[in-house]
Amino acid sequence: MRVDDAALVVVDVQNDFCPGGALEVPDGDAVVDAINRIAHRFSARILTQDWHPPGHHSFASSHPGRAPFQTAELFYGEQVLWPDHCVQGTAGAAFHPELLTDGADLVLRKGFRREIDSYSAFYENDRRTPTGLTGYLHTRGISRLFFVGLATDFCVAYSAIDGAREGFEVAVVEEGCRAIDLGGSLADASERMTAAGVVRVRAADL
Ligand code: VGL
Ligand code: ZN
Repeated sequence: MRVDDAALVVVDVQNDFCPGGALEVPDGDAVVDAINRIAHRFSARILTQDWHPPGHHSFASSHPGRAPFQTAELFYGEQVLWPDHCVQGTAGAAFHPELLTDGADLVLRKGFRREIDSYSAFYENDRRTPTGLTGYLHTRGISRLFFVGLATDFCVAYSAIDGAREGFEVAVVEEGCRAIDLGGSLADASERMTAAGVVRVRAADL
C-alpha cells in the first residue's frame, strides 16, 4: 500500500480497557499484538489516550444514586455513565505495557474537560468542541486513516465516523479492535460506520 498519506490511529489501548482494568473490554489486550505487527507500515502513527480528571462527569460516581452503565442527561444530551476509569496519571490510564509507543508521532489526549466526555478523537461528546486532530492531519498531508483500538463500539466507531465526516478515507482494521457491546451497541456502531462510508479491512489486506 501507499503509506505516505496514511495514518494509523490507535485508540485508547490503555490498561483500564484491558482485562483486569476498571472498564475492561472482553479480550481487549488481544489487540496489542495485531497493532504492533502493522504499525511500521504507516508513515504516521497516532495514539489516543482517554485522560479524565477525577470526578469526571462521565463517571457514575459523579452522579449520586446512579450506577455504572446507566445513562444520565448531561448538558449535551444522553451520556452512558462509566466506572471511574483512565484517571489522569494513574496506572489504569497508562498504555498497555506491550503496546509499542516509542514510534508514535502524536499522543492525543481526550476527555480532559470535567463536564464533557470525548469518545471521538475529533470532537468531544457535545459534538462541537474540536480536539485539533483534523488540523494536524491536514497540515501533515494525510488523507487516509486506519483505526484500531478500544472499544470498537465507542471510541473507535465515533472516531472513524467523525474522520469520514471530516473528509478522510477511513478504514477500521478488524483484528486490531475489540468491543464493549453494551445493549446492542456493537451492531448499532457497525451500522453507523457502514452508513458513514467507513470500510472494514483485515490486517492481511493492508
Ligand atoms: C471509551 C467509554 C468511556 C472508549 C472511553 O475508549 O471506547 N469508552 N471512555
Ligand atoms: Zn472514558
